[in-house]
Amino acid sequence: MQTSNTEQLENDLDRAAELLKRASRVVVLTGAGISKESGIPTFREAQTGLWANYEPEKLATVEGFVKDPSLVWTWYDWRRKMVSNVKPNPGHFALVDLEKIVPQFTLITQNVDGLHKQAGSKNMIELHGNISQYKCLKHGHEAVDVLTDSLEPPACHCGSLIRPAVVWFGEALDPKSLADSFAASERADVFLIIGTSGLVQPAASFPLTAKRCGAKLIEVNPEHTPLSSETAVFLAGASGVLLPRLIEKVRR
Ligand code: BV8
Repeated sequence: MQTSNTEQLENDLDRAAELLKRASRVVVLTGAGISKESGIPTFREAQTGLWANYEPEKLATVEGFVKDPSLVWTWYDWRRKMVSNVKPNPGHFALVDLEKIVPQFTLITQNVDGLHKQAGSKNMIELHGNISQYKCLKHGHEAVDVLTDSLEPPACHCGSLIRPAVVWFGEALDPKSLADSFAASERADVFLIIGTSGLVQPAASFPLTAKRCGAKLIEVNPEHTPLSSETAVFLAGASGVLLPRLIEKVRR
């Protein structure tokens, strides 16, 4: 007998909740999709995506910044303003609740919007940095109280340009963040993949590392991704809707 979509989803939510109830160590990887319901467009949406009019290679790279500091600076300023006007959504808060329920919880986010921290997540790795933090291009000197309204990036005391403290394409990730992410993934019983297209490395390899070490994968996404075929449970839908329902079932 063909089960209806809603019936199927309910069954899948029950299966996912059972896995989480039995888990001691839970790792979560989030991408731009979890912030969509806060009003931040994801990277790959054609019309309104953050990169709609530009190529990532032109903007989110050292070369792009050196070639046109003002373009990259103003692009980040536009994003920073967007982020400062939005709030965490029920998906972010559901992960704060999950962190309180499971014995060991690690959140790895690819997002630079700071919404998980704002929502109250504690054990969190901001893998690609944070758009509201700054450093200098040459030596990585931390920059505070940066005037962001200018059309040009300000200069560091060392004379180098100030840039957003995010990880650009072609840049190495912070070694500790990387090591901690892999270590958590290797020890996970359950690995939740939420709102990511699974295209950017090395983040996309964490779930596969977890599975290779025995974890069960659960994915929450309205669409299938290259990671979906590896999952024990695929929950089709918006994280802001499905995560609160999932955590409600874990509580029971
Ligand atoms: C590095 C910060 C090495 C900046 C970002 C191996 C193979 C191929 C390529 C590489 C490789 N290793 C390295 C590379 C190169 C590159 C890479 O991965 N390229 C990709 C394009 C193939 N990686 C790197 O360069 C990394 N560095 O590996 O360095 C090295 C070592 C030593 C010395 C020197 C160098 C650095 C990568 C970090 C780049 N920085 N962000 C900024 O934000 O401006 S990446 C940025 O894009 C985000 O942080 C995020 O990671 C990524 C976007 O992906 P998603 O978050 O998944 O978002 P997307 O829009 O794609 O998908 C959204 C999903 O949500 C969709 O699936 C959608 O269906 C879903 N969704 C929509 N609505 C909802 C929803 N889900 C749930 N609920 C909803 N409501």
